[in-house]
Amino acid sequence: MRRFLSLIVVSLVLLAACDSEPSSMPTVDTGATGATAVTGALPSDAAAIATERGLSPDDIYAALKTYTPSGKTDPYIMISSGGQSGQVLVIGVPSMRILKVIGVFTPEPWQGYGFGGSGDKVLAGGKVNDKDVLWGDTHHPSISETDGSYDGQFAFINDKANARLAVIDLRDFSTKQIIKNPNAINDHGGAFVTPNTEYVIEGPQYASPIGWRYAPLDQYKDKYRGLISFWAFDRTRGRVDVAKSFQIELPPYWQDLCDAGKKVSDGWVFCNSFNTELATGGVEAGNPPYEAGTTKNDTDYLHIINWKKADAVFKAGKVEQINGIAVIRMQTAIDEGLLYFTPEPKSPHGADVTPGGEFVVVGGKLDPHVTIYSVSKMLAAIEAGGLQKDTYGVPVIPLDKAMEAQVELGLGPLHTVYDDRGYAYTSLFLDSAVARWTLGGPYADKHPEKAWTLVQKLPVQYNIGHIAAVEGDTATPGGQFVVALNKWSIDRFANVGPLLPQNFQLVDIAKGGEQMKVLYDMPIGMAEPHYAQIIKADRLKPYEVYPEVGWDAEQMKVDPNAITKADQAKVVREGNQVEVWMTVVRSHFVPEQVKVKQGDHVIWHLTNIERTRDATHGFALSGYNINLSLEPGKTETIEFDAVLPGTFTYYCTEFCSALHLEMLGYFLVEP
Ligand code: CUK
Ligand code: CUA
Repeated sequence: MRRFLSLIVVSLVLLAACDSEPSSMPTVDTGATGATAVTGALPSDAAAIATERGLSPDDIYAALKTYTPSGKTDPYIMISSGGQSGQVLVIGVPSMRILKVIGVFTPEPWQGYGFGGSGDKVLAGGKVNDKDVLWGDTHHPSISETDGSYDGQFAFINDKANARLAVIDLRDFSTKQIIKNPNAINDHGGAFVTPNTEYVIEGPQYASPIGWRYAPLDQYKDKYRGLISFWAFDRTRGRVDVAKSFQIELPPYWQDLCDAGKKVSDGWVFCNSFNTELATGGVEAGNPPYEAGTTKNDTDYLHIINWKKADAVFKAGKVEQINGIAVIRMQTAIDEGLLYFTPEPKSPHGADVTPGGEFVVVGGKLDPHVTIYSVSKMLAAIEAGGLQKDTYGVPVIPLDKAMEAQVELGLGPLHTVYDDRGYAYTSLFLDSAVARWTLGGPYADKHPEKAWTLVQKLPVQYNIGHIAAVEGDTATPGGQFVVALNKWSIDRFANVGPLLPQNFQLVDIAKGGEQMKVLYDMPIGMAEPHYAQIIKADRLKPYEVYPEVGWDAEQMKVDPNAITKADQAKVVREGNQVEVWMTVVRSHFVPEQVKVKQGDHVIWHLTNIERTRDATHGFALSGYNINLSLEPGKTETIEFDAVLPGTFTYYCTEFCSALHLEMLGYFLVEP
């Protein structure tokens, strides 16, 4: 509180000092932490600047909370979905500066991802029925976890459009693997990891006939199915191991968002769903449109899945192989007692497990409440047995046997994250607000307010979808900031035409009670991100340069084919195959002339032999659509047929030194 007051004092002094002499600037104590005191020297024109720019004390407070001086880095890093860009955004918090756009499902030229180098291999993993699909609709990033907390090693993200999953290695913030789910059209409830990243969960969205085959829509009830995938993650290799992964067949409800249980609910996963009506649309034929057909019922089903039991069932071989992956059939799942439902109101969205794993919070797009489910109650109901079955034979826990509380928050509650003081934060899509409310149970003592009550609603601009908090979906949430991922921006930014940026708003939640404040607007001008996670920066241990010269960044080990010194560079011809070993260093390629004959098959290894941080070189080969990024130590291999005769250059695309423009070579293809 003292800190807050002193900041306000600064603001007010700044404003009040408009006309007074700068020498009257006071000494300011920044507060209770005993942190550095700002002594004296506020710039003499600070007050004048504030007046001229029309800054209110709140604005000045926000600036003080977010301004990140040159050379200082952010304490938090946000790993955000890149929406339809197919990429992942890396953003510093609270500065809200974009640090990197990681190429994931979409080629990314700066990183040389998808232009001849090893990124091509990664992208090829994302082929759909042998067709290149070079974009994605990324929704939910998920940082790898150990014991329910981010460990900063890997990140995963789904492509809703094509049911694909990508693995990003956070040692170099680059994509290492894309897999196509062979049994689903699209997905949504992924990526979400289990507490020790044993599995990466990928829930489906719109149902399809099992095995992703053809079936007419009038056979929807019998032939169409939902599906949840558990992709086994091998940390040592940094890859999903499809052979050790399995799926569970589900009724053709549209499973939406999942979250893994943790701590007391470790071993379970919870997914909300919609369209238990089994609507199949057809407004053109006089049927109710999907938006009406799928919202007719007052409740849908929260799916409660025992993945540890499923894992045992899978390992016991009670599966069917479908398109190369083990599937636990729905009847098996029911018989083995690993699938349960409980009702969730109305038009549910989101399923967010509390930090200790005790509760699951579900929003309702058309219900003003969030519904809080008690894991222990649900487990007791399962234990007690005698449950009624739904149409497909899945046991249903009655709502009153599963629910802990409901909290009325406002219109369109979607997603919920947590802090370390017993508060939950829910996005209210229709209200365009962030709701702060209190948790009960073991959290009730952490805050002064009554449990399960709304504390504050903070307006945001506009139509917030997800909300992210510092480690706010883990067992160890922070509590400094939340970010509202807003769908619309309308009047927040300069008009750049009818397609407007999305708007991330940084919200200060550092204090309890009615103290939330919007601090900063950040335009996202590339897509509509859905979810983001915010990790404490010191959990990340990325490389500064690749560990050894000759590093194959796709395999994350030394490429035995790489050369490490310029005097090893060579060009070797064998028949019509020409193999080039090239070194790259400030400011030359060796060799600087590569001569081949038209039609030769060219294999070209390039190694950046630099050990200096940031001494990255590019390699652009004109006319052949080849472009690489060679960070210090990295090796890339390109392979192509020299079908185009003529004179070409390869040159460095990173301004690496004063003689960068001289960093080039000629590639001559003799007709
Ligand atoms: S969904 Cu977009 S706002 Cu894909 Cu997580 Cu809710
Ligand atoms: Cu290397 Cu420019």
